[in-house]
Amino acid sequence: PNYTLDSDTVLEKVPVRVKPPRRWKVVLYNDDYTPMDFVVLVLMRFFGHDEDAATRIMWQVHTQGKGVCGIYSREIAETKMMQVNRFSRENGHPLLCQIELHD
Ligand code: TYC
Repeated sequence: PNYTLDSDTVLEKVPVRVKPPRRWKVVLYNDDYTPMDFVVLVLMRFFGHDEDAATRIMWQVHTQGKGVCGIYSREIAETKMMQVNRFSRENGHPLLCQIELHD
């Protein structure tokens, strides 16, 4: 393990993570009810995709069952997941967004 020195230069056993932060996939799941236009809007609004990219990802989800919206640190990924699920429920759609640890 690694150690840090505090301001009094006393050695403390504080483990430091040296490896780069883990990355998380934000994933959308298909369902039978959410309109395609709404999924495209979500991909543009929350993930910064242009209309072409958003439409491609929407079709990927529609045909394959799930698809990746983007890859982020855990905090950003969790925030986007919560924003998408809140926005979907507010608009009466069952669209499901989850996060997965990236390989
Ligand atoms: N399957 C939906 C429909 O036919 C469209 C859809 C696409 C829903 C992607 C969810 O994540 C999704 N209206």
